[in-house]
Amino acid sequence: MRHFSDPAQARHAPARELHNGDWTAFAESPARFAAMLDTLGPGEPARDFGLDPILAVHDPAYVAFLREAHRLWRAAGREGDAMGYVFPVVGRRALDLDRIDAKIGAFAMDASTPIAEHTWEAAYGGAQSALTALDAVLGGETAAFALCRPPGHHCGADYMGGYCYLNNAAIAARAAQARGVSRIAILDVDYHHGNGTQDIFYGDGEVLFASIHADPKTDYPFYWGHADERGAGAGEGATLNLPLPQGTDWSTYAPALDTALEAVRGHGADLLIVSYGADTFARDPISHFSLVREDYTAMGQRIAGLGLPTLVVMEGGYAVDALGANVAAFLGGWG
Ligand code: SP5
Ligand code: ZN
Repeated sequence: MRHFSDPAQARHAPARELHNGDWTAFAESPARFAAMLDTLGPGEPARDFGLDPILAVHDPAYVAFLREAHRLWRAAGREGDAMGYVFPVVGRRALDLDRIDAKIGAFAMDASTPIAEHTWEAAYGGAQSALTALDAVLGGETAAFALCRPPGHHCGADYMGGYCYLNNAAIAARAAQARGVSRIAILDVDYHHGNGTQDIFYGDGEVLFASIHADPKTDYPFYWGHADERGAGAGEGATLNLPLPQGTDWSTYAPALDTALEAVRGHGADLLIVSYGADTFARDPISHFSLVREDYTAMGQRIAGLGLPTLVVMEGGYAVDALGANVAAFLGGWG
């Protein structure tokens, strides 16, 4: 399968994140990007589709914030990565405050998504990778892989979170719609629920969002991804959440995947976008499923069996030593 990326994606390198009440090494490291390129080969460069497709998903004020946050952080006399510590609860006043800490809080859902010096360039490059891979699929490729990093599925139209700044899958979906592909299915198989993607399409009946993930009763992001979240308004029924317990292996995962694939078929989609995370891997350092490498090939084969033009977008996966092989195993499902 052809794959696409931008060298700028390697330059996002936050030092640490807040976890269990203390600082820990940032799990979404540049080494992930290098590991995937090592196994898959250099692939093809992303082309630059500009800001417009990003602004079709993300709020202009949020995008402006992403671009200036690190500079404002430095201007405030701070060192290291920009990181918030006050997060206004939903429903608080929509104040447009200048203080960097207030800005970060307003545009962030957690303290594990720092803005480092080159974060914007990397996120921008990743979004362009998704758009370039989409272009290959719309140009006739059966499937293409956007080697996105940083990932995207936790960030919404106007907030970052979960190592995500720009929602690559959502940006690709909206770009496909702008090119006349209206019925789209997004299948999210990252270990964590794709709350940002769900939020963006929650009221949209044209875009199905189906997700298999660790039960948010025990796992991040906690406040989204429960089975009773099914979409709203015109989007009622176009969101499908299939939470699974920690410890899930292929025997439990495969039936959930079949349920999700049945929903994709039922949606009558003309394009499938897969948010693929390898953090369902048994040895993933921050997750608790038990999939093994061969399971990813089986997963890829079942998804390929839909026979839909498919854009695969990279999300999480933190066992760096196994990441390239796991991604290759999944993409190998397309033969
Ligand atoms: C895209 C994606 O997979 N994001 C996952 C975000 C999960 N954040 C919550 C768990 C954070 C655990 N951090 C441990 C760091 C160890 N150094
Ligand atoms: Zn994840």
